[in-house]
Amino acid sequence: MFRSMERKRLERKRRQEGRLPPGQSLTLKWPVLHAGAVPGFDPSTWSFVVGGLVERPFELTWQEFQDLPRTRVQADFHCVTTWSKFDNVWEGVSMRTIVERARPKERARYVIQHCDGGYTTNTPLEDLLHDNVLLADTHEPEPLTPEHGAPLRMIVPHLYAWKSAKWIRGLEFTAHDRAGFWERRGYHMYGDPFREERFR
Ligand SMILES: Nc1nc2c(c(=O)[nH]1)N[C@H]1C(S)=C(S)[C@@H](COP(=O)(O)O)O[C@H]1N2
Ligand SMILES: [Mo]
Repeated sequence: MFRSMERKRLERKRRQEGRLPPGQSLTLKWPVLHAGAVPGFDPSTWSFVVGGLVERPFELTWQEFQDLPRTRVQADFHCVTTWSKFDNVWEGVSMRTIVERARPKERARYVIQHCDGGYTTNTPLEDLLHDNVLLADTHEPEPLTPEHGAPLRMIVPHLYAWKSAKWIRGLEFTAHDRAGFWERRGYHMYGDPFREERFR
């Protein structure tokens, strides 16, 4: 009872602040949502592969990934199934760090995220250069749990959450936009929650 009143109050507040996208409602919980099974994680065999249209393709072990400079971001999270979770604090490695290291070629305009289990999703390269886009291994105050994407997930706060791939294992830079898992099934190629770009 108290919790549902508190939820409504916060939802009104976020709407007034202009932070609740149209058609969304605020959740105080953190739903788990994905297609398929939660993959296992073995730090001795895990790697992160960056390739495609880049000057310097590279592959990092889990230890090498841990040694990259770290960043922390506070951001909202909007799932296309209409829940929004506010003020998440994520920690991990800024996408800028990864992109600067890879040095995209002139022709690179899009990035496909590749995950354990085969999930993929596409975004324009420039969207991944926003200040608050990161590869996160922590949702403060805890490390990510397996069902939320451990050991590593993408976080792209300004797009619907299906663009924030869990169990991410690599990035492919491309010249042309290529539909990922949900995009092939009718989801929008871009996915701006404030414009309700749910389907196409
Ligand atoms: N690998 C993978 N990542 C994924 C998905 C998925 O099915 N597989 N689902 C996406 C969707 S639709 C959402 S809403 C968020 C949910 O993240 P959460 O389970 O941590 O809330 O993960 C996204 N990332
Ligand atoms: Mo979602």
